[in-house]
Amino acid sequence: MSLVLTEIKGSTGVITLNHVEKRNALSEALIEGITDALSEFQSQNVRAVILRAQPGVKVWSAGHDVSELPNRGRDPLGWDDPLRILIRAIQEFPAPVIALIEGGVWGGGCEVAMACDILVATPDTTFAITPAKLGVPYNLGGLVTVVNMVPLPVIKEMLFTAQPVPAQQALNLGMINYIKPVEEIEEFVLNMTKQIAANSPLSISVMKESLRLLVGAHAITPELFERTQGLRRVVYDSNDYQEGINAFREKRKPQFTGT
Ligand code: LCV
Repeated sequence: MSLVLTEIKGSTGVITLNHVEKRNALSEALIEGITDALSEFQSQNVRAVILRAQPGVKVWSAGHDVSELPNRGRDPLGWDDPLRILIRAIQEFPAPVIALIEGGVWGGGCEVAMACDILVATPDTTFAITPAKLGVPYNLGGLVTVVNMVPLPVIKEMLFTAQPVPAQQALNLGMINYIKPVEEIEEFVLNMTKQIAANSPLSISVMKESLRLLVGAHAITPELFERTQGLRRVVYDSNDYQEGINAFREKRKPQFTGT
């Protein structure tokens, strides 16, 4: 069974997450399926990409595959982590990537959706950013992605509570572009890709890349970088980090002690 299904409809590439048994957890293998599809679509000069899960799913993506997170002592979200590679592949793809979202979006799955250029969701969609639930220190690039999406008090609430935010609140905050009923969302998104395909692909790809560079342009001093990396190291070296991973593997609630 393919973890990812791909299709080209006219000038639009469609990627469907297809690992329903594991709630589309972002394993290295599933991520490779997505990045391979993006490479193929780029060679086919598609004008837009739709990233979706199977119609009717309860979970769009359960986020990073926790079973692939390292034990304590190693940065769990380093530059070469598959999730980081996927985020960059979406952000650097030379045409718009539209997230067609149904169901729950968890952890790194939220960042994948937020890395997309346009987000269209069904009413049952929820977004939960969960590093605190697992005891994981999110990385700076990931924080930039999410901070660019919603006001600071809201992203702090999402990060500190790890609770799901419903689609309507996400729409009110400007986190997503539209909410569409299940029976309408696919046609709505396909029509949007047709509008995009009618415009200049060069103009669009240059504006997309320029916006990526602009929103990612944060002056960061070596001291700031080293300080934040040191803070993150305290977390991923901690007992709490290992406890979060162990608790998930043992299907029990974690008991964090702050050590
Ligand atoms: C591996 C999984 C996963 C999974 N990995 O179905 O953002 S950060 O920093 O935290 C980042 C590191 C990150 O993204 O971490 C992951 C954050 N994700 C979560 O906290 C969500 C964890 N999953 C869940 O809470 C539940 O699975 C949801 C609510 C998504 C779905 O619940 P449901 O009852 O429908 P199950 O929990 O029974 O999961 C079905 C199978 O998928 C596996 C899970 O272990 C189970 O496998 P088995 O059938 O082998 O037991 N699975 C789910 N999520 N992130 N594996």
